[in-house]
Amino acid sequence: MIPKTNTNSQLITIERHILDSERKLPEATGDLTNLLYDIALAGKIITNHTNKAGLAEILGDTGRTNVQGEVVQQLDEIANQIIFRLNDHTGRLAVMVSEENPDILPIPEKYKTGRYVLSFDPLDGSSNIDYNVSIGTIFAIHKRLDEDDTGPGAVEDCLQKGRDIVAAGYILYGSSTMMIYSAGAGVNGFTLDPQIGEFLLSHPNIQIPQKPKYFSANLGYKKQWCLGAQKFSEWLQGEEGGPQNLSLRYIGSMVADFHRTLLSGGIFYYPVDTTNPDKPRGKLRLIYELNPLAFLMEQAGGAASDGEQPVLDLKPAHLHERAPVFMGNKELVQQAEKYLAQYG
Ligand code: P6P
Repeated sequence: MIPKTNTNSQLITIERHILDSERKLPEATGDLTNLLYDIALAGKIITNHTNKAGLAEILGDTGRTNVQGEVVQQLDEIANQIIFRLNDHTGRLAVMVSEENPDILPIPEKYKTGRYVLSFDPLDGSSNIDYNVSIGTIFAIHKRLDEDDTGPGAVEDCLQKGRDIVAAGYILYGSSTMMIYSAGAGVNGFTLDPQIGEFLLSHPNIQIPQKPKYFSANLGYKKQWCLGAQKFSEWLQGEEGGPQNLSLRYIGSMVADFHRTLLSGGIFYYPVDTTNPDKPRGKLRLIYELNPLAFLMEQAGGAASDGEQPVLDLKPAHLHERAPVFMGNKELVQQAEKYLAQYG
C-alpha cells in the first residue's frame, strides 16, 4: 500500500533526476552525470560519519591546522578523504581543489584524467561540529580549460570564474541530509531517505521567494565593518525607510544560513572585518564556498555580490582567495551595493 502522504509527488531519485536533465544537455557524455552521482554518494557516506560525530572517538579536533590556519576537525579530514577517493580514479576529473589542501589535488598518475575540475569545501562550518549544529559540503564543477588535453590538470584550471561553472551545489547535514544542486537549468533539492539510502526530490525548481523573511549576518562584528555595511544593517532593521518586518537568523554555518535564505527569502552577508589586516577581503573563500552558492542563488532568481560586482564575475588569482559577500533577494543585494558605493 503506497502511503497516501502526498500522492501528487512522484518518487524521483537524484540519480533519475540527473540522468533526465543530462538528456536535455546535447553535448552531455554522461561524465557530468556520473560525477554528480559520485558527489551524492559522498554525501551519503559523510552523513553516516556526521551522525556519529557525537561519539568520543570522532569528537574534537586533530590538533592540526589547515591552510586557512583553522583547527582541522577530524570530520573535515574524513570528508576530505571520502570526496577525494571517490573521485581520484574515475577518469572524469583533470584536477581537484579542496579547502583542506594548500595546493591543487592532482589525479594520481596511475589513473586517467578527464574533462572536469572539482572544487570543494568538504565540511564547511566544521567549527560547529562539537555543538551539533548543521554543517555542509559545498562543490563546484568546471570544465578544464583545454578539453582536448589529456594530461594532468593545472592550477589555471582551478582559477576559473564562477560564471563558467557547469554545475554546483551543497549537501546539508542537518535534521535531515539534503543535496541541492544545479546544472544550469534551475535549482532542485533532494532529501536523503536513510531507510533506502536514496536522495528523493523534495524541493523541485527552487526559486527564492519574492518577499524576504530573514537577514543573516554576524552583527557581533558590525563595528568592524565598513560604514556602508553598517548603514545597510541598520536599513535592514527598518531605518531610513528599510523593511519593517525582517527577523535576524544567524547560525554561523554558511550552508545552513544560505539554505534558509534560499528557501525563505532574505539576505546572507559577510562583509570585510576592516580591523583584520590578515583578511583584507573577508573570511569566506571564493572558489569553493562563494562561487557555488552564488551560482545557485542566481539560478534561483536571486543575486550574489561582493558589494560592488557579481561574485561570479570575480577572477580568482589564487586557490584560497577570499571575498566579502551579500547574497539573497536582488533588491536587498542592490541596496547593499548602494550603501557601500555611497559610504564605502
Ligand atoms: P563567524 C564557518 O567557520 C564559516 O566558514 C562559515 O560556514 C560561516 O558562515 C562563517 O565561517 C561564520 O563565521 O566569523 O561569523 O563565526
